[in-house]
Amino acid sequence: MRRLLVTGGAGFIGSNFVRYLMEHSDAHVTVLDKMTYAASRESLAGLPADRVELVVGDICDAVLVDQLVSRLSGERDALVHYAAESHNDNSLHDPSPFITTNIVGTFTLLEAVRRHGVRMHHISTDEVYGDLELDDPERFTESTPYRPSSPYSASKAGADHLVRAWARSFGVPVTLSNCSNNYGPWQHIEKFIPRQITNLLDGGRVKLYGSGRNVRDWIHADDHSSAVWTILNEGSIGQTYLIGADGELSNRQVIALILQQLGQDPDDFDHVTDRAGHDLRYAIDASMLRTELGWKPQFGAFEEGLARTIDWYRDHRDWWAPQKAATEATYAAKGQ
Ligand code: NAD
Ligand code: TDX
Repeated sequence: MRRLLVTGGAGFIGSNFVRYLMEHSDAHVTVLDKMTYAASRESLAGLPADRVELVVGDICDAVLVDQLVSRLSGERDALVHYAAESHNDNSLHDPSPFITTNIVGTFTLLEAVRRHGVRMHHISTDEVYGDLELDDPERFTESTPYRPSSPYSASKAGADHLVRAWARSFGVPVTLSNCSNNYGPWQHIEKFIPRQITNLLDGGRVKLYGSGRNVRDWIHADDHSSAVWTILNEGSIGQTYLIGADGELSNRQVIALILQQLGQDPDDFDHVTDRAGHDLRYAIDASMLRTELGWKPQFGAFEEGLARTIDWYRDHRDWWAPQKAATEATYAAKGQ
């Protein structure tokens, strides 16, 4: 039996990955999650109890981490590291938990896999590369220099550097992936797409930061999961892979689609205070993953994935409604 320890597996992308594993593998999964505001038990509800175990705990807890990593003794066992503080806006308000979880937490995991000789896959973001001009013909590749802009992306960059250093200095068997912006079910409503969908479902208005010409490169969370699974099975140890699905859209384009799909005027939105240091454009060139490992995304048009995501939030009002007022109050206090 293959065992995987998935940190952050009760969050948005981690829980989608655990669900993906239930369908596409026979792995036994232990989720290690601190159950911060961003986690939800519902995201793991209904999964087979003999294959998924939730351990509530902190990746900075060296004793607990050591105990869980020591169980990964099979040749194909691995630690898959999703846990993070993940929201840029929160990192501008209070960077402290980002440094602790994203950097010290990653260090704690690395020390444990080093001691026990365990394979680790580290999940990172395209934001470590900073931003691109709107008309830059180049996209991010595995060799783009790091140039993070926010406390969040700097903390993820710091974690990536630690992972590479542990691989080089101690021979820890790692792979890394840097993915573009994810969307799909179970994403916290503080994030751009679910915030706008739930604002509209709640009778509120869409809130666009600044001019809205900022570009993000969207990928469905299921496609991120299939890419990580491909890297876990086929990836070369020590290698970094960029994950993206050629999904560049401006924020203005995304809100027009959301408004349209919910039957509203695409120009009916509020401009709100911009994010400090707001990155202009992210864009991923995933050629290495596609050509060397033969991965390709399954979701075609963004419009179709978005329509399914809107349906999902419509059907899961009980999940997000209790957090809605508090999330919006936090934004309102910042003029957003
Ligand atoms: P999320 O905020 O939805 O989930 C993070 C999870 O980590 C939560 O369940 C939380 O409880 C857990 N966690 C936080 N601190 C912890 C700690 N100290 N110990 C144990 N668990 C802890 O985040 P997400 O959007 O699902 O992102 C998951 C990973 O993917 C992150 O590493 C993020 O940097 C990366 N990533 C995200 C995106 C995106 O678009 N959301 C894109 C690329 C990469
Ligand atoms: O209400 C909003 N209005 C708005 O215009 C919000 C919440 C966001 N925005 C803009 C800011 C960004 O340009 O939308 C874009 C996307 O914002 P977020 O959802 O906050 O994502 P982003 O900052 O791009 O980071 C995301 O992708 C990379 C994830 O949150 C990170 O964890 C990941 O690393």
